[in-house]
Amino acid sequence: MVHPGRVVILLLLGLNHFVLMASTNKKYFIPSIRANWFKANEFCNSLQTRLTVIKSKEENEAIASYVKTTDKYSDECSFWIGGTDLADEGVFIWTATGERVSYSNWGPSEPNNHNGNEHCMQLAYIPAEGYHWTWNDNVCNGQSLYFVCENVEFNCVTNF
Ligand code: FUC
Ligand code: CA
Repeated sequence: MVHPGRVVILLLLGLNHFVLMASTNKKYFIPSIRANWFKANEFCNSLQTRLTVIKSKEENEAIASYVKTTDKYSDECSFWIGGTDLADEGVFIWTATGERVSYSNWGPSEPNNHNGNEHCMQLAYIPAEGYHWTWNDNVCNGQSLYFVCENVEFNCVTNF
């Protein structure tokens, strides 16, 4: 259960506005706050949602379509998503499930672990730099970015 005191904050942040993407049957939202990757992950979890997991081209495209409907969209936007190789350099997993990343959509030359310190995944649309809804590894506690949470409704037959 979300704490009643939090409900007010959630409403103020517009977090009741999950958007269902018909193509993938997943619900997404981008809170109106920026955070490092760790806090983004915690924030999604605190809402009983998760930093988004992207397992197919269709899901990557659905998120791009969703972002375009929000005020977070520009021709220079990037968002934390739920992949990391913090535990094992070069081995990216989805932190919400522990699954190895199989489908991937890395940008050109990514993941490059720039300066040996990039372990968290972001989804970027920065056409001038060659990122077309592609992924980049970046510094987990570096940039404060917007981030994409997804609402997964678990039940006794849901596979995560
Ligand atoms: C590219 C990216 C890095 C970083 C750097 C400034 O090398 O791969 O993540 O953003 O530019
Ligand atoms: Ca990088």
